[in-house]
Amino acid sequence: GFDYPDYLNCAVELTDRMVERGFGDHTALIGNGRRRTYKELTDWTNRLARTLVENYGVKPGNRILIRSPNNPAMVACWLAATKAGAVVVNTMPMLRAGELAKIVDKAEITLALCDTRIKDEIIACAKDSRFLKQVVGFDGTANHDAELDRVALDKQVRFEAVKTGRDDVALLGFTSGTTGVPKATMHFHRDILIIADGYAKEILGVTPDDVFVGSPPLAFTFGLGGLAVFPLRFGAAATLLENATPPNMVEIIETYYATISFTAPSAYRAMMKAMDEGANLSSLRIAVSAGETLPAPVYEEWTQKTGKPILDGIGATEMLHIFITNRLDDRMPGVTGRPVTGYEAKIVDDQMNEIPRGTIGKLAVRGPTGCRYLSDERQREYVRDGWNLTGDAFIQDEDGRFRFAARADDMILSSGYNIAGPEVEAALLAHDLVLECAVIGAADEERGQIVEAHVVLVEGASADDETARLLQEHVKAVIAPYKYPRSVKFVTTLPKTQTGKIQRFRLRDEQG
Ligand code: 3SK
Repeated sequence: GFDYPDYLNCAVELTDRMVERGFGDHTALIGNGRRRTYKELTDWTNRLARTLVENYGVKPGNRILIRSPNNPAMVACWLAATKAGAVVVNTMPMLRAGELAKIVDKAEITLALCDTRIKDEIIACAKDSRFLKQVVGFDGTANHDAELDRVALDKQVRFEAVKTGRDDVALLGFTSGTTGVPKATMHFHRDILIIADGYAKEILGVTPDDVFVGSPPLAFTFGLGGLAVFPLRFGAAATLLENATPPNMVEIIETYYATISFTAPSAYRAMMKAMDEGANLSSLRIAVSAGETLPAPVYEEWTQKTGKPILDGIGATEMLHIFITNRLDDRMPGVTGRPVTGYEAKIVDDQMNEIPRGTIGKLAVRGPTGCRYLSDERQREYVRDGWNLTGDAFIQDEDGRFRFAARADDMILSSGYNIAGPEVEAALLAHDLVLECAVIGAADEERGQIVEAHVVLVEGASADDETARLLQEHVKAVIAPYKYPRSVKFVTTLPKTQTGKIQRFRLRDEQG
């Protein structure tokens, strides 16, 4: 297990402690056109923490919402609020007042820290809120040109962080699922360190020479781990650039000699599309893929084009980060891998009985970082005997590796056959004409459901019956023919979440 002292403030471990350990002059964060060392980040966060306590009355246990695109100031605010003993909810910049209100009510948020460029929606939310009383702006461009920064500038660089217990809640991770009623998952100070001391150390072998890059929002725990916790725990550097969209990531890797990238499979596809002949990814050690399962064709194309390892993993906001993963010395296309040390996984039926290897069932996981929902009836439904049901259908192969089949909602039942939509997607993606696709079950009188593919074609391909037939024949040739899409619809885009997950439920809903 992981052994931490009884009292522990994770933000102190990621800043002050790193300075004490001799990393003061190392680069911690790169963004807003400059580099900040661990010493600078420590001073910055201490000033901000002092401001939160002295000027805004923050007390241990208060819930603070942070609203910002990825930038160093957002990381500084998160660390400062954590040092002040607050419980933080990081949120995505695109959320509207109504969505923010659900979070504010659920978490009983009293103070919001917001990048001033995007303050309107949170101010609108605060107007009608019985909890949210203060919205304080910070300067996301780090020119210290906002209220919080101006007050903080005059503060001392020393701050006695709140002596939080290792099992005190530090972070609430929100997950909306497919129902639109958000659940909040509680994470302790020790959890934040466990994901680094477990996954990041064991699987990525992070060293102070690493430079992290990625597009997932810090509001998504995948991004918070990969772009803040993992680098800071090991004296490495994180790039936090607002233009870190997938097509730009190639250039960012080249410019900053990034060594570890974090993003979703669709983003790796977009990177490959944007990559020209001269692209130089020689600095990259590992590409981490999560958020959605990594289709085998994307794994293969990436490996062939870049020569760099791509590691598929599955994580969950509930568990904080990745809990099953491929490894540098144990990886293969189409396979998610084995549990990270400290986690256990099994495949179960509806009664939670473990089912034989090689058969599709529900993935159940347990481990030190989850799963605890904040006052939510659904705890009973999703967590049984301490095992979290992730909502994914998986198979455990004879050799013990776990393989993704589908989101439980993405299983298609057609003429008595159980068909995993993502398997059909992987087959389609292997065709040169397909850029992206999503496969769903469409209601059908005769068969109950039929397999329906929504396909985005590569530029120049014709969206006609001939292409549809070609793709159907292709699927029949690569997987069992009964799985082929009887319906093929050509579209120009697919609905996605802000974290890049394809929202198949929206395609299903459109059918009415
Ligand atoms: O969706 C995932 O796979 C994931 C990965 C890491 C952390 C959090 C999540 C939801």
